[in-house]
Amino acid sequence: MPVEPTRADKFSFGLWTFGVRAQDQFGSATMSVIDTTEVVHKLSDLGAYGLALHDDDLFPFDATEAERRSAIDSLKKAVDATGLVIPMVTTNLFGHPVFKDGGFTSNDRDVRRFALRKVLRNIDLAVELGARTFVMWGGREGSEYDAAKDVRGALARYREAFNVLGQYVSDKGYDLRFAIEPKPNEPRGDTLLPTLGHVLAFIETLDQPDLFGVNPETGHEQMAGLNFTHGIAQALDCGKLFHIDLNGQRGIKFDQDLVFGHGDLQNAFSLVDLLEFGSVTGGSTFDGTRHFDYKASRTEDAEGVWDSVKANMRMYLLLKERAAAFRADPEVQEALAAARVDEINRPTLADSEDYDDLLADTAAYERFDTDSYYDAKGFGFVRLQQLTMEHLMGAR
Ligand code: GLT
Ligand code: MN
Ligand code: MN
Repeated sequence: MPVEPTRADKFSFGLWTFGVRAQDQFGSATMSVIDTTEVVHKLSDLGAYGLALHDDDLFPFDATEAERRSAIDSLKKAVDATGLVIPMVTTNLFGHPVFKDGGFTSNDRDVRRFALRKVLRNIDLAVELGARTFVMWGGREGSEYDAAKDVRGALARYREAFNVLGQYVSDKGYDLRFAIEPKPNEPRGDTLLPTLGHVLAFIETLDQPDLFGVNPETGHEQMAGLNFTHGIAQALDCGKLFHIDLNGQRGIKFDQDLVFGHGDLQNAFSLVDLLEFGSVTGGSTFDGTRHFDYKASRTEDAEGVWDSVKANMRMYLLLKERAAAFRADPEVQEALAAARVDEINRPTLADSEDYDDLLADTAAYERFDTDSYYDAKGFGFVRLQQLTMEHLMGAR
């Protein structure tokens, strides 16, 4: 299997990756912003498929109409020249001081109206650029102090904002869907809609739930100590995986945005196995872009930024290769069968059965030998895990 990325792999990157300048709370920028045209050409040369962006990545927050138009036009020129796609657009509602208490859920109503206007304008831009997905990361929607935020009121305003935006998109006939991105904390002490599960539940309370899905990020779920692959499987289960942000995170700490696979490698392996090969019964389950939301480490220079771009794609393709070898190994197949992994797909009641039949089945309860599970009938999961690790390490 080739490990050179091609357009067919559908890898995309965020323009913000090349514009963050690697500053943090404790230190100033260590690198300069890379010009948009250069980013587009370089990504295309490296085999990427797409570029995603915030409005403020492309032109300054306070850009004049002429400056805004000129930035959009040069992006379009670069995109036309390379064939790169803009699959996703999002809005920055977190960087400017006006959003210090959030955008859609700021206690200040004037800020909420301004935030809605900024997003409506940016939806038109998304459509102009041909994007089909509009991400919403509510980075500043939250609080540090419990008394400072009426959470139920804030959720009502969040819902109101999503309903207005959904109405706008359907009234305009736009072919655009929203993907809400959860994160437990940072920059706020506590963020609203902190995990994938919170978002999935919230979507069902919206006027047009079909227009809304999730954009889970590896590191954000792992910051909450959650298993990213489990979350993705649940999002797929309910048809809500509209976008994905792949990166690396090492444990419960600040958001690291490392290269994909440079954090929890085992979890990255199971994720690629799921996205590429589906469950044990097989079948591809995700055909969206494989988007990397990583940030170049502060220790890097311009060369290091491109090294990390290449590393993200290479890690993904190597894991895909490892997962294919794992699935093709007869000993793995045998271990999977011994562990009865596929038996989970067999309904617990037979087709014709109902609970009366179950109650009448003495083999299911009265005669069931529960003691036979003591000192026997192990599942062999450790053997399966060892085989997994050996494939991951290239030992098989
Ligand atoms: C920001 C954040 C990411 C979000 C981006 C989209 S912006 O860089 O860290 O997780 O996906 O708003
Ligand atoms: Mn993200
Ligand atoms: Mn992140």
